[in-house]
Amino acid sequence: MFACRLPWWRPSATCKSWQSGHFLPWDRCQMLSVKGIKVTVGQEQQAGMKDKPVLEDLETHLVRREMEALFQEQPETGNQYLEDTLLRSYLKTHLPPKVLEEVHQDLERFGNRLLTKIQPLSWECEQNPPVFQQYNAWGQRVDHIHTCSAWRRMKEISAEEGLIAEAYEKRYSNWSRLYQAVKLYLFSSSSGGFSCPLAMTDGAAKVIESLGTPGSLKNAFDRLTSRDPKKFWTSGQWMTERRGGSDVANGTETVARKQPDGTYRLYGFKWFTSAADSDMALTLARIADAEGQCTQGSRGLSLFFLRVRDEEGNLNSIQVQRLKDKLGTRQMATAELWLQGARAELISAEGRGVAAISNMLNITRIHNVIGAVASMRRMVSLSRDYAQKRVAFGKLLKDHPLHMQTIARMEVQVRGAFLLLMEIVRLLGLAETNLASEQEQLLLRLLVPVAKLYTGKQASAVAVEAMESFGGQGYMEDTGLPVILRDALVLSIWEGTTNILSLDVLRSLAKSQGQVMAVFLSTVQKKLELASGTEELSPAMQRTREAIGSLRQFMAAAGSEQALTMELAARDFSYSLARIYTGALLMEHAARPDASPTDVCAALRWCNQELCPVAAESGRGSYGGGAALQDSALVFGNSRL
Ligand code: UCC
Repeated sequence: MFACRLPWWRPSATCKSWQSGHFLPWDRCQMLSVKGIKVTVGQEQQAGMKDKPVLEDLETHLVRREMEALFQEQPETGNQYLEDTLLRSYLKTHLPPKVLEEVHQDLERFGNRLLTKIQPLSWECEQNPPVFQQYNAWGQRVDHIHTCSAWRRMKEISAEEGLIAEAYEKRYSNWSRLYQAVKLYLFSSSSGGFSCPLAMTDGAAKVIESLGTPGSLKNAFDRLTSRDPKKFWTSGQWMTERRGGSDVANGTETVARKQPDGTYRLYGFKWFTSAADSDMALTLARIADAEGQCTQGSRGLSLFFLRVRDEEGNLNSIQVQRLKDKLGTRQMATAELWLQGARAELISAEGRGVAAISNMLNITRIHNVIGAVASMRRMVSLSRDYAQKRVAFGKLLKDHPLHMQTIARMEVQVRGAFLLLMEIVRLLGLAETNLASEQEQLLLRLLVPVAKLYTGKQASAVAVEAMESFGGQGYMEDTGLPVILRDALVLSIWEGTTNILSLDVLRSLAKSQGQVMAVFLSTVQKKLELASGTEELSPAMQRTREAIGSLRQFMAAAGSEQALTMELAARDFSYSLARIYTGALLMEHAARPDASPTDVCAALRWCNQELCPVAAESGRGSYGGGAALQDSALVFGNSRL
């Protein structure tokens, strides 16, 4: 079987060894071990300058075979699908047998393709980030974003694999969405950042579909959902302007002017446009009336469709100001764009832009969850493999109980996050095939922001923890591990920060007049009942019941409090929902007839944490006016009080 090496440790990569005349693979020349003395290349070079006799002495003791041997086997993963026992057990439990059979074959094949063909492209994308060329050699403004061939190949692969198409063809009815999400989950860590344009492409297709695929958008929809690499389009989502990305309602300054032919021209400055090499975009703007006046706030925003370039490849009255210099996702071009009369089509009702683009946001937020779970799974898989190869203090890391405890804690986090992801895409699949009850639709609306905010935080924490499990090597750029960390850190920021998503959780409560919470609690209750026959789960069951009781009490008390209380509680409240619901999912999974003891163990451990932090904090008085004043005093010092 193939094994996936982190590409940056490819044996083909060579560097000059310190021993003249020999070239060793890069991974062999990082550190040479001689009679228990480890000499790094850098140290050796210093030694070469300062202390030549010592070095010569060492050289004489070097045995050629010792030098040729790798000093440390690198961490690697195999076929991600085959290795992911939780994923496979989930699919086996939930998919109808016929669907499972077909899906299994495709996922096994895809797992091999990822390993052998797609992973190397991913590293190429990282090493060849996009380059912006503003002028050509003769002074003409061209605003060209050059992407590498591997990035362009990712686009073709995305079409060939039906990474968007699968969800819209609905070959497997309500299971198609889940199947697509599983492919995206497997693809994510090997996509070289291409998951980002795919998220927005999926979101744009969803918006168009939810509008009934109007004739004028049929071509766009067909291309976004095409399996033909020559036809396939990706989409951008241009929401962020220079006044900020969270407060879209007040931050959007772009103006739309109606043209005699019914189209619009957009004028404004988009400050943060991800995947700026996309073929089309959905964006918000304020329609100017005959006097040139615009309605401010959310009610002034409408949603527009536009092509980025025309058939000849000329930009649609758009100028690229510059590419963003980001901490991570550097494989993907994020740009500042001037819209200077870009031709666009109004696709929402006037003033309903935010509501219309919410369909896109909810999809990209689910993709965010996919990215979070995928990056955690990858980090933990690599840590696990490394623990079986790395010797320290005379034994393999896997034989150090404290090290294994650390990885096991991460594993519990990944398992919980994975089941939460599956739950959301299962519900989405039902909703998209008109099989979801009203309750299931409400639950989906609530769980998307909950999962996005919670898994974003988990991914950052797990990436940092897992990096540590490689010791100093984890911190080395050429291991590729820092790339995973950098890319994970954005997950709690883009598509709505943790606090914005916490407020969205409150929005979903308010909009449903509390119904969504009733559905949440009754669904958790049902899952607990399903698991109640499994005796070993009793402690987890007990703790969850207590947490539900505390949550109910908090909500009953909060109902009579001021809005400030709920705002201050929003984050802890959302965390409580995430922990309680995920605990119920883990118990449900552990109560399957063919569940393993580790399924039970994961559920028990998950439920050992504080399941309802909002009740605990409320009891400490953290959400009152006094606490808010203290918060300010702590942040600014006493001067403000
Ligand atoms: O674009 C970006 C980066 C792209 C990269 C994507 C890759 C991700 C995948 C990665 C994979 C590895 S970043 C830009 C992202 N921007 C945001 O996420 C915006 C953050 N801000 C918010 O979410 C705010 O909460 C806003 C903009 C939604 C707040 O707007 P308003 O206008 O103040 O909110 P309102 O007035 O409460 O809501 C207006 C309407 C309401 O409907 P009606 O009028 O019928 O009551 C809301 O219920 O919109 C509805 N609405 C929603 N409906 C608002 N949010 C939602 C929602 N999430 N779902 C359903």
